[in-house]
Amino acid sequence: MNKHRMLVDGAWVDAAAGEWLESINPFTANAWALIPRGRKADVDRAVDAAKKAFYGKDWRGLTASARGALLRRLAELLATEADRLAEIESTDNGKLISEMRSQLHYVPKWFHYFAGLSDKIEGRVLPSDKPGFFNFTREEPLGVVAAITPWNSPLLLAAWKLAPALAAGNTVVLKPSEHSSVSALAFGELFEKAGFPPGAVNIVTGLGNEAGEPLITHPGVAKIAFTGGDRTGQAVYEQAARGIKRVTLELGGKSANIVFDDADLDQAVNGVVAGIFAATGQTCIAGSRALIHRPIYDAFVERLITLAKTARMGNPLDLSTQVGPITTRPQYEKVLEYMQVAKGEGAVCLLGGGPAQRPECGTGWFVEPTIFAGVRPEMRIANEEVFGPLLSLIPFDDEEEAIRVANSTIYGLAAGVWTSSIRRALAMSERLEAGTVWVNCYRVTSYMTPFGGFKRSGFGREGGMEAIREYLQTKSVWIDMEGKTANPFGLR
Ligand code: TXE
Repeated sequence: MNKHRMLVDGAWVDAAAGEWLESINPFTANAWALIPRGRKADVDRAVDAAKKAFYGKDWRGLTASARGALLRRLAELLATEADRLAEIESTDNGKLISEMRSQLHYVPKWFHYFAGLSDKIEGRVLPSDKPGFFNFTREEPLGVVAAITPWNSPLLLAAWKLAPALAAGNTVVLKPSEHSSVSALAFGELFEKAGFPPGAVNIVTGLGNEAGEPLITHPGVAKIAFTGGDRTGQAVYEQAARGIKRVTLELGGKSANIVFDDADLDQAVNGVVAGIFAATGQTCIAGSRALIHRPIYDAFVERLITLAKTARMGNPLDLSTQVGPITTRPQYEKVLEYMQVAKGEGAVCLLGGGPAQRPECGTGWFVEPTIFAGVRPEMRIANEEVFGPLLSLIPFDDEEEAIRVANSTIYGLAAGVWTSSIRRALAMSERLEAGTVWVNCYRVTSYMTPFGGFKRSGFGREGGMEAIREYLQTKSVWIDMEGKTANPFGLR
């Protein structure tokens, strides 16, 4: 079993306490790697290194274009490593190799895009109401950014944070999920090769309470960029408030995929299945509620079940597998528990509803793709994030009702609308309370497009021009051009 080390101040180190955590392959339920069990002492060293790098001339002294060139070199190295990193991720978190490959080949584009923005960060010259004064703004980096990421898309979500943070001139301490840290550590090897100075990027592995908490409470950290569950996100936000730190939170969702009777139903049925069963439902944008127009309800549900039944489960490293295991044992138990919750609330199980005991699933943590009908908007199963392949079906009569039900949860991350009416598409996209609305598609994201939540799904945007602003602060500079600051006790 490979024993990995962490990246602190440009060096590969063990945890100060000399302890390790097992990283488990969810397809076999066996440990396959050891990662350092970092704690406060390790976090302190990493933040100190990031702070030193932030003020050091090797980083601060770089021109913005040179910073962009470093990011571009990193992107090129990443592209050559994409297949290897994808295999690591698929082994570590059980997501399909086909999906991880396409994600990992996409990650370099994030670094290319933000590399391009690094030397386009401009201040403004402001008109002045004070004659004789020249006033302009500068956009400056914040300092040390703590990036805390979950297990479902380890490097993609790290890139969402690191690319804009570094492009803006910050330094970073990354704390990946304890369930899927191996790819981040392999990624860490590329920073030195790309020419980043020591300490510009540090990676500390460990548990949320042992490594994550000391990181977010560290006084040397200026900003926290977090993706994870909403309860952890709330705790992060509360801790950050004590230190008056900036925060970006990308939390959970309970997204509605809304199918109208005028939709292209071949497309819609594919979109609803992909929305919930892709990535075994373990995505923040999972379309976990299908709202279906009553005139097509019965026929659509029949098609949905027929398609969902064809899902091939098995080894995520096999290219023909369509639904893989659940990444962690606690998550597996949580998904099974929600199946009982739904049944207890009176929902009718139309498909699946329990652990998958197919031979191709081996000893892994598999659950059957599951569909519940008879779900009412007030049920727990219609409101709480499951993060697994569990779809709730809810019929609706008209647009008003669809909007009311779609917007009735505490979340607001994403929504899908299936219709052939442009009027309806625009009206729905205006009224849905969600950071992303997809019309006749689902799960499309891009480095050029802002992504983030409404309501309890969080705030701040990742991707696009908006993202780089999350890692900058504005300074106003005043210059007296006429030397008239003669009044010693008054303001001008
Ligand atoms: O996530 P956590 P978990 C949801 C999903 C899932 C639930 C729990 O519903 O069932 O969250 O998953 C670090 N201070 N999502 O427990 O706890 C932790 O080590 C600082 C949605 O895996 O949110 C990891 O690196 N850090 C989500 C990261 O936070 C702490 C993706 C996320 O872990 C910490 C994953 C603390 N006190 C789960 N406690 C999405 N939005 O995509 C934990 N961490």
